[in-house]
Amino acid sequence: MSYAVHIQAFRDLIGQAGVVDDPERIAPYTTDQRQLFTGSSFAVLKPATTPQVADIVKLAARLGLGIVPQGGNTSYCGGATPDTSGRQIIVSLERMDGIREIDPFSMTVSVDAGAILTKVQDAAAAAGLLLPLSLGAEGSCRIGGNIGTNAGGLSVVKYGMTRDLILGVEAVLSDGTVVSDMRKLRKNNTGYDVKHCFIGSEGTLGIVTGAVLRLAPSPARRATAWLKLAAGAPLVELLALVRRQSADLLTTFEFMTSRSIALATDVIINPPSVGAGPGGAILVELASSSDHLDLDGLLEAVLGEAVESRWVDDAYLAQNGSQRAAMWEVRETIPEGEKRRNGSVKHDISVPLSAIQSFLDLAGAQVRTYAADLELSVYGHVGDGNLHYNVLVPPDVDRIEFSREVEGSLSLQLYDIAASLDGTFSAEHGVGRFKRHLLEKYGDAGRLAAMRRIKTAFDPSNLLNAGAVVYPLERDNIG
Ligand code: FAD
Ligand code: 2HG
Ligand code: ZN
Repeated sequence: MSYAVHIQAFRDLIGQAGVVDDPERIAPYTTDQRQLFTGSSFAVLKPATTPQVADIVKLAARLGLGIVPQGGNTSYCGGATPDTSGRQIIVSLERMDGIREIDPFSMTVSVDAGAILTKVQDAAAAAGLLLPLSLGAEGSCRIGGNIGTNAGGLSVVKYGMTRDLILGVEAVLSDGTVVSDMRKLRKNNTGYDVKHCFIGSEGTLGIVTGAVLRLAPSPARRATAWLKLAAGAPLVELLALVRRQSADLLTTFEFMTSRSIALATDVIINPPSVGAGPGGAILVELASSSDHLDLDGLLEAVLGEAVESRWVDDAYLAQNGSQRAAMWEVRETIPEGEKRRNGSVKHDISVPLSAIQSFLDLAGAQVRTYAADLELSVYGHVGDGNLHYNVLVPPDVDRIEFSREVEGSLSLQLYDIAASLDGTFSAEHGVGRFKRHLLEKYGDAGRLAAMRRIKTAFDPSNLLNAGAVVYPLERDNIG
């Protein structure tokens, strides 16, 4: 089918610069970042303003087209990838990347949704403030995508998920209505808090075009340490000890196994000589905006206690910024290390904090029963009850075939274990296209029904990101 007329209509609407129809330039937008799935689309639209987004939505509805909102296309679950029908256009927010305002007294930053996360972090830092959202994809992902996925990351233990950082949102609904809620208010009990519908809904309820994010004081001091864990070290007790003794200054508590560390150090040019003990390793960081606190002294004392308890074999305190950066680089390079080897089948599970050790024990036993020679890369945000329990794809096998096989068997067993511990199959990466069947399988029936009703109310003709997260109610069932 030729879409020439449609393309011309969009050009008339938002100008030549906003419409990409060259298949070669479209291609990077139609494959997910892990290259597990490729859809198709006849155009990528790049609006420059919110009214243009609204116009696009109205025209797409008239033409019977679907829309997939896209930010940096770093989604791990195919959430930003169109289906294969060819009838979904991609709306990329990349031209809407401005910083609208920083308000230092309200401690907020107002941005266009296409702003890259590092750009917003830098703008906050230039004003002496901190945007406490940090993830490995921060150089590519965009605020609209972070909101769409309710991204987590590396300092959730102190600052929470993206949802906890959003004060206001501007979004375009499926009929072109603009929701203008760019408020800086900490308190606003005036009815339904509609912005939360857009956070974590993966582009299925509206296209976010702007946001107001809460900032924090910039840390004046940080103390960072690398802990090598003793065999059988109780992760949860160790976390509780660090929390109790560090006076709420804990910003990071990241667990890594030796295999994950090796994957990272294999691809870092000058890797630091960090490693793991038999129980793995922890990267722990404390931060404070006060210049008067001796954080190194505090962390040293806490670590001394952990060593005394025989939970930690060895601990290294970063002595300067470059040692700190080197420790962080190891943690943040693990996904790249997995990718360069031949990728991994990712399991982004979460369980209540108290059940982390049980998950590790049960999952380990399950994997050994499944295949003794499988290699794992296990690491993650233990401080948030979130593990990346990844199965490495052997170097010499077909990545997609292997993934399909594991996903149809072992993955379900691992998710069953998470569910039996009152956990979930997706802690921070979302549902997207790849995990919709898991939502059907593990989601509470009432919650799913509520989600479908919300989807139907916001987007009755399933215009926005159809195929991701949930289906709307059957039209026949709409009262
Ligand atoms: P995209 O991938 O473009 O889109 C993601 C979803 O949001 C899609 O459903 C899309 O339709 C929707 N969306 C995009 N823009 C909008 C918009 N303007 N309005 C409405 N919906 C929209 N995730 C974490 O949570 N924590 C991590 O620590 C983390 N680390 C990562 C490390 C690496 C190396 C990589 C590759 C990914 C990582 N991710 C992580 C996953 C991913 O980066 C996040 O989900 C991120 O928030 C996605 O942002 P994006 O701009 O790339 O969104
Ligand atoms: C991280 O914590 C990301 O580094 C990526 O969420 C996790 O690649 C993964 O499995
Ligand atoms: Zn993560």
